[in-house]
Amino acid sequence: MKDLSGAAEILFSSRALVVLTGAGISAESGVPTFRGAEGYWRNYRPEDLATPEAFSRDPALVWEWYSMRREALSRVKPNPGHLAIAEMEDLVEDFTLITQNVDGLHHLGGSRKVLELHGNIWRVRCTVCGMREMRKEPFETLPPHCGCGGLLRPDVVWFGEMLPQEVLEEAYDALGRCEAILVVGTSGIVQPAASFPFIAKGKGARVVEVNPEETTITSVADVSIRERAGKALPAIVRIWKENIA
Ligand code: BJW
Ligand code: ZN
Repeated sequence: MKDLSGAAEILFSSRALVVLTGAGISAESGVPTFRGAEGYWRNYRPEDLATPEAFSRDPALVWEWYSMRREALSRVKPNPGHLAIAEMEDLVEDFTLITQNVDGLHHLGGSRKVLELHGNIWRVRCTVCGMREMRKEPFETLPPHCGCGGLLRPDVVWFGEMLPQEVLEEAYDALGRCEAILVVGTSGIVQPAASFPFIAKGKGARVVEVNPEETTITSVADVSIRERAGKALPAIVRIWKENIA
């Protein structure tokens, strides 16, 4: 409780706030995280599925993995953690949500502006003509193709690929002006997102972490809440609102 009020105090006393999320925010919606005993990668090696080389080698295999995830995601809903983050957007003057997730659950949870660092699993991109579109329906055959005949790929960011430039610039701008950063449900292993809390801290921001496990971010955190996001975040928002009432 002391930690929760400490965290809430840091957040509500900040005029500019960045929230950085990872797979853990969606865990309570039933979406597996990547790493760990129940993670997506307990049965696969990341380099077999989440790299451009894997896609060139076997696009059908990579698409099967994404189709399976898209199918599972079509059945899940945002959880109280996503909803609490959406509420924060109305509580602070300068708010930026940066997510590593590709599942679209922040939008479904009511967040209006979301910087999607690693793309979106519901969007496809043509590897030949560059066409991009949201495509929620399942594909009849895998791998799917564009009207131009080119191979379609999920519009997500794989290892070794650049993150979308505009999104990255907006993220760095927000990190440069934030007074606090709330880091939720990420192992802090994948760059460049893993460096964001360190960048913000270096510019004087305070760091709050919500994660049941210790992570690489813990060393830089002013407050670490060892709790599930779906429990901790609504509690933080409750304390925050009591302090503006
Ligand atoms: C809960 C919870 C609950 C559970 N509540 N919490 C510098 C040094 C070394 C290497 C590099 C470097 N810079 C770049 C690299 C290479 C690479 C990289 O970082 N490699 C590392 C593995 C070392 N990075 C890249 O290639 C990036 N591109 C880039 O930097 O371009 C320039 C460049 C290229 C090459 C060389 C140098 C520079 C691109 C990274 C793309 C990542 N893509 C993926 C797949 C996206 C598509 C898809 O979904 O299929 O993104 S990988 C995967 O990991 C996914 C995630 O967004 C990302 C992060 O994972 P996340 O979210 O942290 O999940 P988990 O599972 O790790 O953690 C979950 C956490 O939740 C845990 O801590 C739990 O405890 C917690 N939790 N329940 C709260 N209820
Ligand atoms: Zn095309």
